[in-house]
Amino acid sequence: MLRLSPEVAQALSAGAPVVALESTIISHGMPYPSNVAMAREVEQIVRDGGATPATIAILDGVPLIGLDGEQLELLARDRGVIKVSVRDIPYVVARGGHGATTVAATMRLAALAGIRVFVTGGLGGVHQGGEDTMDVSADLTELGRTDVAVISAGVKSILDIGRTLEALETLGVPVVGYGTQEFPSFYSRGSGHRVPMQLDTPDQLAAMMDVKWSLGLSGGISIANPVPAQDEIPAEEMDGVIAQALADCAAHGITGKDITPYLLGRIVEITGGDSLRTNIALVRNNARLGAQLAVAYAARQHL
Ligand code: PSU
Ligand code: MN
Repeated sequence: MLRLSPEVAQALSAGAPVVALESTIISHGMPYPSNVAMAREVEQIVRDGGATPATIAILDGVPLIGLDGEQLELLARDRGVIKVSVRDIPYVVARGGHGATTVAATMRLAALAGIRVFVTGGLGGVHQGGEDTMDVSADLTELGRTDVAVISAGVKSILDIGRTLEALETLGVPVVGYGTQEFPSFYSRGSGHRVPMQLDTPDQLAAMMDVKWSLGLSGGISIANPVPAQDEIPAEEMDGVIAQALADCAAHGITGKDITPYLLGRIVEITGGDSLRTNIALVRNNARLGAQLAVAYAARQHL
């Protein structure tokens, strides 16, 4: 029931490096046309790094692993594209609809296709006030069960970072700081929270993936790659912006799966586009690491 693009099918059958990319970030994470420009650029960065990009989405009810330029454009423009987490996959597929996949849904489809490395911008997590609302992203559940390494720039402080890290610990998910001891907070390199482990090279990351899954320790790995220093927005600056966005979200009565897209859009408005520039810079940075990791991991499978 999955459709692999010819390029991705060929790479996977040859054991060549492949990097999965999500599509909610395109349809619901950034405004048009920055979103489609970002999607194309990130695919190019993966190619330049020696790997095959596989952007994942559901179009006309078919889960696609690897998209062409027209399909990226549709996801970026069409307002009828549904945000699809794992729970939504059977609904959108059975109805023949279009869906942009979240981290959780992309992980699951990537794993079904045999892809082990996935690059995104930011993870979902425990929302602020989540201890009352129980608003906890299915991204965390999925990291607890599906064998994919997910490279992100951490978790933004629209979420409760401390509780998100606690939940990941409970789920048995290794959270690795890439070249850092501090968990990054998306726009900013720091968060005030430490990571439980640090690794510094793609090969060290690949070795850990190999060991985890060879031992039958199922589940994902969260690789936290801080935004480059020249692109970061200091946490002190973002705190006020995020507080304002959260207040506006509550005032508009936004709930459930609409919360994250609303907050992302509002933050872009409040920062006059600065947050979008940082967002794109960190995704580029993650794509570079993702290609290196996919290459290192594929090399180990041929040993
Ligand atoms: N954070 C971002 N950009 C995004 C998302 C999160 O900076 O696009 C998207 C991702 O697809 C993530 C999803 O998996 O939001 C989480 O949504 P929710 O909190 O509804 O699970
Ligand atoms: Mn939620």
